Amino acid sequence: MEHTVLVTGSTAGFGEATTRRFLAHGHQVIALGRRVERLESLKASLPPEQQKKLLTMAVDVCDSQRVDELATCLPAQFAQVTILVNNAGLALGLEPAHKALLSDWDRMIDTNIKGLVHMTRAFLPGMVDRQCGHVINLGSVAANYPYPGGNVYGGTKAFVQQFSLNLRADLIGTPVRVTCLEPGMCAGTEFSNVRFKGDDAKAQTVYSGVKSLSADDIAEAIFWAATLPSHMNVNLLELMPVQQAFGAFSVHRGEFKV
Ligand code: NDP
Ligand code: 8X3
Repeated sequence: MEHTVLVTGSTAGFGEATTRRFLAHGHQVIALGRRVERLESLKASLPPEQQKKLLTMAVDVCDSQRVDELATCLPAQFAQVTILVNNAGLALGLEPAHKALLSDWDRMIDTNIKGLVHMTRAFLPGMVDRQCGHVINLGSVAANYPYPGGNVYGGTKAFVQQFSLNLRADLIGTPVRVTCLEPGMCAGTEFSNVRFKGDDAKAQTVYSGVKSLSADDIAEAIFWAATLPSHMNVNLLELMPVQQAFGAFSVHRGEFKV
């Protein structure tokens, strides 16, 4: 079947790779992001037959009014969204909780949680009415393994995991599928540049000496989950590079300074 795939955060990283992947396989894509020039250059880079199947829209997922109305104002060609990829998201900072900026926490909550929830609520009714749909949410290993400085970012991704599973519970009796994809270390996206607020040298060091996952790897996993036979649902899918694994618990020895 030919899908109409809505991808949030299509201007970079996983979202852009996912957009390209579905278009290359003949599907239609609605690509969302805030940076208009990035959406335009994405479109311009595609062959003409793919351009006809791409609708770009400058949308901030934190603009809840715009998002709530989105499903009702799409052009007819793109109106029946069959796959929603809730990818837009970010981490800000790596400070311990007692030093982190509240404004960073608010933005992560607004984007990773509220944006994702509003997008889902906007498109789910149509999927249920048409008895056809798949919601694919970008979680993270940060949902499953705490790490220093992960505080609110990990918390938002734990929300994404549980929300995804609860959607499955609500959608029993419908053919609508829900998947939460939980990647570990992925290089070649803007994730760490955003986390370190434009300190690109610091962002680079995160991936130094590691063959990390790539945006194309994630797009492949999304495409795989979306194109499995319709009776199969991937609930959770956690991915890491081979060069990443888990650490031991940390223990503070000695007295606390009073
Ligand atoms: P990037 O920073 O490369 O891309 C993020 C995308 O989200 C951009 O296209 C950005 O577009 C968009 N975006 C951010 N805020 C908003 C907003 N308010 N409204 C609309 N779009 C927005 O990140 P990645 O591709 O690496 O990450 C994508 C997702 O995967 C995120 O949810 C992230 O948490 C998750 N993830 C990433 C991992 C990694 O290591 N890279 C690992 C695990 C999960 P624009 O600025 O144009 O709006
Ligand atoms: C992104 C992966 O380990 O930086 O979600 O949290 S991590």
